[in-house]
Amino acid sequence: MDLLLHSAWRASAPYRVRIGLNLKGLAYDYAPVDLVAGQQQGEAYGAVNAQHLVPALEADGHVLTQSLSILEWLEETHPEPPLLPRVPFDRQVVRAMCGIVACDIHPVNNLRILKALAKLDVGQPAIDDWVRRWIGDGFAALEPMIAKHGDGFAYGAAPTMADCLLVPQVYNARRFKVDLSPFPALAGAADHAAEHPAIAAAHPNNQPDAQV
Ligand SMILES: N[C@@H](CCC(=O)N[C@@H](CS)C(=O)NCC(=O)O)C(=O)O
Repeated sequence: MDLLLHSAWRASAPYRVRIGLNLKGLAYDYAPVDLVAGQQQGEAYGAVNAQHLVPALEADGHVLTQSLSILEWLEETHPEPPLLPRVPFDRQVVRAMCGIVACDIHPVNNLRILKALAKLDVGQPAIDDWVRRWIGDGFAALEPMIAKHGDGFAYGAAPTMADCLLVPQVYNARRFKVDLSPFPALAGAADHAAEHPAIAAAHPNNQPDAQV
């Protein structure tokens, strides 16, 4: 299967998909989108993803958008190794962990939201506090879940979809200097997962468009 990922090195939504692809052992081509330069807003990228957001994954002539649904598609089309547990109640917990990051933390902290806040003359310190506040709220909900269900990784002893979401969100939290000391189970799981070779290969610094 021919796969082309439209990605940006530091952006967390494509980072999730890179982890998923790597965990499934799938090779893909990489098309960088420069978010700082606003390339996502251009006509060329709009023809790929009308929402003007990364990621987009081109797969055999289909264009897939929305990182969570791309991960679900990967799981359906490439079931091994599984990124969801077998038992429905367990799968639900993993999906709930993903939902906290993808639906409750990330959307209010996305680049376009921060740019909109800046236009309101809120000031950078207040914007940074905003980001930290929503990450902190989400992590406070995730911490007991990971403490209960984690066993090295966020859920159990092998990587799941929850790690695909958690690792990029913790990377982003560290960029914004979030104090992770109240979240030892969460930080421990993210750091452990980050050492997994497939997950390490998806790290922003290892991408062709990295600026480090
Ligand atoms: N819900 C979408 C979110 C995608 C998204 O917000 N991507 C960000 C990067 S993490 C983006 O492209 N931002 C560009 C912008 O805000 O202009 C997903 O999970 O794929």
